[in-house]
Amino acid sequence: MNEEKKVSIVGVPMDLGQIRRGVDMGPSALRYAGLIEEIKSLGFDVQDYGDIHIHRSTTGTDQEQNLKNLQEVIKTSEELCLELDEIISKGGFPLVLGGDHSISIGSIAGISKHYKELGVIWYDAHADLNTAETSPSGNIHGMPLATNIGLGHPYLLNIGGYSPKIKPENIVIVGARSIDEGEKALISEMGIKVFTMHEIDRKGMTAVMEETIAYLKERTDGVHLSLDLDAIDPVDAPGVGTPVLGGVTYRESHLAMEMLAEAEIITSAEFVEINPILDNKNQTADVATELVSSLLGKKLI
Ligand code: 6HN
Ligand code: MN
Ligand code: MN
Ligand code: MN
Repeated sequence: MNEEKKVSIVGVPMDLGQIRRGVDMGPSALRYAGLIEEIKSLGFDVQDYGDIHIHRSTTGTDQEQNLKNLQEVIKTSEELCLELDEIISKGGFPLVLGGDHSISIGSIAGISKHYKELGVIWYDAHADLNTAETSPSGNIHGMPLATNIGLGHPYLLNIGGYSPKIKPENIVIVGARSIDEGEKALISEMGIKVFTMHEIDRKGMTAVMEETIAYLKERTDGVHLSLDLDAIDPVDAPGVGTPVLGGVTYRESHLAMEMLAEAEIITSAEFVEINPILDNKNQTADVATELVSSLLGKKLI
């Protein structure tokens, strides 16, 4: 990444894409962890846009469609979309702080307008490829990747005024180990590239990232990193709402970020699902801060 680049930070204190309260404090936890100072210390010009306003309904929400808090997610997504569109137009590198993973609907809507072939690395224990029809929970944070490839409720697809936002062949999922039946079917039907924990164990993170980078370099003109902290093993990152045993270690994730920095392919990023209420002394936000720093090119010597 170019050292003259502006890093433009947007917080999205959204917790309505799932049912555990506390993930709305993710942006604060990252700020308290010293994220901004850390990025500045790497020599970047940092602009902090503050937090997006989260619309909370006072009338209660319609759960009938198996889409919890649909209206609130739509409103926040539209605002985030506009903000990121503007940041990219001004030449900033967007760094989005979640919030639950539903925010990715708005972030990718704002980002993808600027690329013909946007690539996405979905670093997550989950595939987030559900729709209302396949979701076991009705939680929209399990649906953003499906939405972004054009599958789901028309209101969600319409965010930013166009659909689909990304092509299935421009996606690489890394770290998956909890995939629902409907998601498995979609992965094979669409030919989405996935490195599950099995491949990470078997080939090692070095080979997985080399393949990911080569695959995306060949077909994309920009790559968004969507990093869900639950990709990382709960021992290293306990502060998440949907932890899954047997995850990527902190060291492996660190290496992955350093390899992405070296390859210079990442054009935007988001770090999501940090829940300080479930955390151990802000450990998960500290881990995320370290990962951001490596992604932005921090070297050990
Ligand atoms: N996340 N597959 C489950 C669901 O409810 O759809 C879990 C989703 C988790 C989503 O962690 O971003
Ligand atoms: Mn996720
Ligand atoms: Mn596009
Ligand atoms: Mn997840």
